[in-house]
Amino acid sequence: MTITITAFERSPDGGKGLARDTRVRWVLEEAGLPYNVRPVSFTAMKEPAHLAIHPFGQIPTYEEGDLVLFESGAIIFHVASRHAGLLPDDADARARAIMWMFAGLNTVEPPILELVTVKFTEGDKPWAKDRLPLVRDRIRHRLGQLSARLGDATWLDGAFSAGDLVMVSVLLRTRPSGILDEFPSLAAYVARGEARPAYQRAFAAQLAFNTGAPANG
Ligand code: GTB
Repeated sequence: MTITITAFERSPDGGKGLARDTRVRWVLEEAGLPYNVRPVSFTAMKEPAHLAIHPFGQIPTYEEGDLVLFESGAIIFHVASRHAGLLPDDADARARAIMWMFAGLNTVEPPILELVTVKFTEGDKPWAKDRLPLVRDRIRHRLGQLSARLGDATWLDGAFSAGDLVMVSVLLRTRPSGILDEFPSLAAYVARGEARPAYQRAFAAQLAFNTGAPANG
């Protein structure tokens, strides 16, 4: 069955891989699944045809026959549930990998998203400059806790899982702010994720899509 995902027609990051189609591309590459990408403009995102598949008018979405999904976490879970190597077979280890997916999306990502809001969406508000350091400190607090849990382990819980895929994708968004590099063990963890061949393919594909450069370099 052909898989089609949606992505920004041109990502505002110019191909740095920070938009959420990259994490979906990554899980599809880990699973060895070919996929098509349908570009969506900011205007088209809010029009009925796209709203019919994504009620919030965003990317990414995932279509596979009659199945239509939105929410990057749900898409990653769907793919990981059906293909070996992304969720452990052992029931308890599987539950923990899913727990880490939720932790990435529900606990680590929210303060990171606040940084984008305060810098860009609210950047011209008089209180933005006072709020920015508070938001940065909230991210540092979370990353400190995560770093303490990771310790010197390679991945969050044994072998690489969809939990790591989500967490690395989330942490990548802290790199432009410089905060990721304040936590060397997390920076190394993210680098291990980025070094995975599937990530490399996903990154190259989104870069090519956003810049017109060839995907294989
Ligand atoms: N919870 C949803 C999910 O995980 O799928 C969130 C989806 C979402 O926020 N999508 C964003 C979107 O469609 C793109 S990824 N925004 C358009 C809109 O809401 O109108 C967020 C994003 C955008 C741009 C960058 N960047 O340029 O660096 C990074 C991340």
